[in-house]
Amino acid sequence: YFNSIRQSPSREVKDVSGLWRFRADLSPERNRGFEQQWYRSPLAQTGPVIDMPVPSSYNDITQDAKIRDFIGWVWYEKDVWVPARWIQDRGTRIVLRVGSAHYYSVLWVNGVKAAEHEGGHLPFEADIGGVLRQTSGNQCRITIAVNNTLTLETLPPGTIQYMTDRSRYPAGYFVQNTNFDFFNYAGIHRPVLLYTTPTAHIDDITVETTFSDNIGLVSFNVSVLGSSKPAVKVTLSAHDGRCVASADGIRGVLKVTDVNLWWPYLMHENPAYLYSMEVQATAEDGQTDVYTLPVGIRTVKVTSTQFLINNKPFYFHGVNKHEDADIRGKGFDWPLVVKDFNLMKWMGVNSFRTSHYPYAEEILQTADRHGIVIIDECPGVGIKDIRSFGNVSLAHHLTVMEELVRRDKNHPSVVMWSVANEPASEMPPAGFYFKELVSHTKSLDSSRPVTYITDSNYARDQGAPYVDVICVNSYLSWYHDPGHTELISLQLNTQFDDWFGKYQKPIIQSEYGADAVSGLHSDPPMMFTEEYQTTVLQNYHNVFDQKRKEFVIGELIWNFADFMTAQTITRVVGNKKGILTRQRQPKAGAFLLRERYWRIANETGALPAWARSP
Ligand code: BDP
Repeated sequence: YFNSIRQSPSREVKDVSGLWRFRADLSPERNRGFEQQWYRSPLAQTGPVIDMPVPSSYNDITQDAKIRDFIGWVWYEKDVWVPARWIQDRGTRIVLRVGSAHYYSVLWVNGVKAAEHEGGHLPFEADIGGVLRQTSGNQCRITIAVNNTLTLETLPPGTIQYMTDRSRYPAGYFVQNTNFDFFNYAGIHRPVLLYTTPTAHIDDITVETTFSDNIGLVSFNVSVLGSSKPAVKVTLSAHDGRCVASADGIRGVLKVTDVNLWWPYLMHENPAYLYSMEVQATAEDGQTDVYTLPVGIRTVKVTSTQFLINNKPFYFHGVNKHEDADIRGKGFDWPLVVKDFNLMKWMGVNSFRTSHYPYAEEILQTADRHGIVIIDECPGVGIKDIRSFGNVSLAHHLTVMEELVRRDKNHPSVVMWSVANEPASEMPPAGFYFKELVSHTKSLDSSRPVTYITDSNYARDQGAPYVDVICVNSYLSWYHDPGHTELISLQLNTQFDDWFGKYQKPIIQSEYGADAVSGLHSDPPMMFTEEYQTTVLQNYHNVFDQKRKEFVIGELIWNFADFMTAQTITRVVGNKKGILTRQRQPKAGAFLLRERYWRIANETGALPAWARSP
């Protein structure tokens, strides 16, 4: 698989999202579905089923706490019709693709196993033409079993703990422990698609861009499967459809004169310029596959004090997000995506981090089109147990980076990879682990810097020597010295000087913030009020304004919006560090940031005329 699935003259797409049948396997070992082979016959024949929307997390859909808090295998099923001509035409490859399902998935078509996939936030697919042609033809029963159990070797890691004290817990009672601060939503989270390609098809495209003066350079590399000597033709078109460059062959460089660069939002009059690259691959037998890829021409570079986009200093004034909303959990939802982009642009946000896992491809496409810059993070969150630094974990982590880079490498919005969030990077094995992880990621993509987000001590952090940009999280006057906002200035200055002094690398404040329950007020400010949240932010901002003249290259508030977490005594119906509520209503902090971010955009002199205040 590569990038997103797109229609073209040679490719059809059929979205089979919608209402699916669903059953959670509540048997003690969660294994009855496999013992009784629920995939072999319609799911309703082996037990009760309920309606389940796809895409959505299943957790908040029912009124049943057992489903909300379920751990183990759940079963999804849907009957779909496959167009007869897809089946009849032997030259058509039929693929079933799941945008993502959390966490481990097994996929059957008409009772025949078609795919297995580990990992919750990346797509997987199966070529199902063979099965369809052998079994019942046009009718296609899709069964997907999904298991949200986490282990020390999964990403994110987790553990299952059996409670053995019979005076307090019933027999077989277990809980799942995790080290991350968001609800472990599960289910089929992104669209499920059927699509076709010719048997000889474009399997992957890699594009890297640069420019010199007014000439843009787009180097491309196309991989075609099912044909040993495909004739490949690549054309690049401008907005108005005019062809600006073309080339033949599976690799080459396109030269674009009078190039329109891809610029971030608020940095240029005409941000987010996208060319359209059409790749045509014709096999020996005359079959042609066509794929069209949006291409933004831009460069990214890091110096010891700066982050450069198109050779101009870029300051991240942005947010951390989550894929999270009421009812649908982490299920993909266009209204939510568009609302969030509108809110970000209203606030003057020019960037976000996909904390703490890869987001839906549709979100990256939207960022490409709006010029919102992305730090693309893998699901390496909560790596705290020393056993999660072993070879099995590392091997899986490398695989996840391969899948992530392969999916997201062609997005101009993506400017940096983040391989983890707040790992226990002071532990001795972390040095080797992060050295391997960072160098592997660079070998997959040499065009982007690599980082991970740390909250470790600057002197003891084992992985910091390997990253390009230092990303630090801190919660001064919240988890440390709660209530004492007067300490922020001193402590934050020390934090920045320590990190820069040791590593001489640019620094992003990748998280900072405070919980605020919308509607709680006090003067003087007290923790959990909106005033306390704004006071914390202001104190951080004063220091950022000094340090961004030197080596601080960005600030990402934690968090864009309130989000759901596991139930604990430190969370009031979820994490309240949003500057927006979970329903996307602004708190005082949102207006504060809005004022600040537009002012920074103005100061850097890059704000386009249409956005400047009169
Ligand atoms: C940071 C984590 C983030 C949490 C945040 C918090 O990276 O996931 O939600 O703290 O505690 O340590 O609010």
